[in-house]
Amino acid sequence: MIRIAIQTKGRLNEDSLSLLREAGISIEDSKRKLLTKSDDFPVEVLYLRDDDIPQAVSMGVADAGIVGLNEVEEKNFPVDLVHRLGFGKCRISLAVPKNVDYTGLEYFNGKRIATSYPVILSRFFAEKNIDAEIHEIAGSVEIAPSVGMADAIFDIVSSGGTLVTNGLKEVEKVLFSEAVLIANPNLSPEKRQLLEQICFRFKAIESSRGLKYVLMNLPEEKISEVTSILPGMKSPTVLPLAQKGWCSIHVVIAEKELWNKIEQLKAIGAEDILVLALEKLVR
Ligand code: PRT
Ligand code: ZN
Repeated sequence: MIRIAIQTKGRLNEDSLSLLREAGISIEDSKRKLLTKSDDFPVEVLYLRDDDIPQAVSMGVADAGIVGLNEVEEKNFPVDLVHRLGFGKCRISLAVPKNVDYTGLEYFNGKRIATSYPVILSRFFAEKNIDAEIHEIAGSVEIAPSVGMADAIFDIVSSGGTLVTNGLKEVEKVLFSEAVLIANPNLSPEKRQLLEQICFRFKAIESSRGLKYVLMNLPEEKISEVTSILPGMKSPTVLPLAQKGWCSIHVVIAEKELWNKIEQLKAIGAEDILVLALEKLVR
């Protein structure tokens, strides 16, 4: 049995649960329970505030956890960073009032900066030799400059809308964050094996994102040209058709290049092109 901590509620809760579900680990989404067991995999989920997940994993209260990289870096507990999960993407940035004529990092020397991420910020300033006053505040960091509490802020930015609403502009992007899978560094061999199994499933889900399964009919003499249009493929699947001289080709194409590739395939004689969603790609 392996215990994974996820956020009780908030921005990462839903995506964490659906990733586990997609990986065949169904969890009852009970907001009232602290601990829930999966019926189909030896996993129990521990619901915590995101701030507490790095420590819980480091202490072994949970074996693994899904949490923002920003929290892992800020709390600085010894944990293994097992895998980046690709959701909850954001950055932690320095922002100043929009009318400031910002010319570079030296601007922050002697300035007061409000943040909920003092550890990450002081590490960054130490590296860059900037001497600023860091004021830790728990919430509503973005209003600090307008009420005269600070000259600048260091906070999470996603769309940038919150900064604009508060008359601020982003001037330095310090840390790019996303949800990550972390683990206790001293897992038992049994737990480590379960973690690897889960991670293998996560990777399969990830590598199928944005991929399409494409079937088409093609004159047999054109098969070699398919590999030059799709150079990443080892060899396309080729099935014979009842009609002589024709075959059916099956390939996987990334969604972003789908139309471009389809046009090239049509140009060499592909017909009846069928595009299907690809659920999982296990390598
Ligand atoms: O209750 P608990 O302590 O568990 O949750 P929380 O309130 O501390 O965190 P929560 O749920 O807000 O965020 C959880 C994690 O989501 C964060 O630690 C980040 O890793 C990630 N994440 C991704 C974000 C955002 N995007 C985000 N936009 N966390 C916060 N924001 C906030 C930001 O603080 C700012 O106020 O959204 C606002 C900015 O958004 P934009 O789009 O206006 O720039
Ligand atoms: Zn939190």
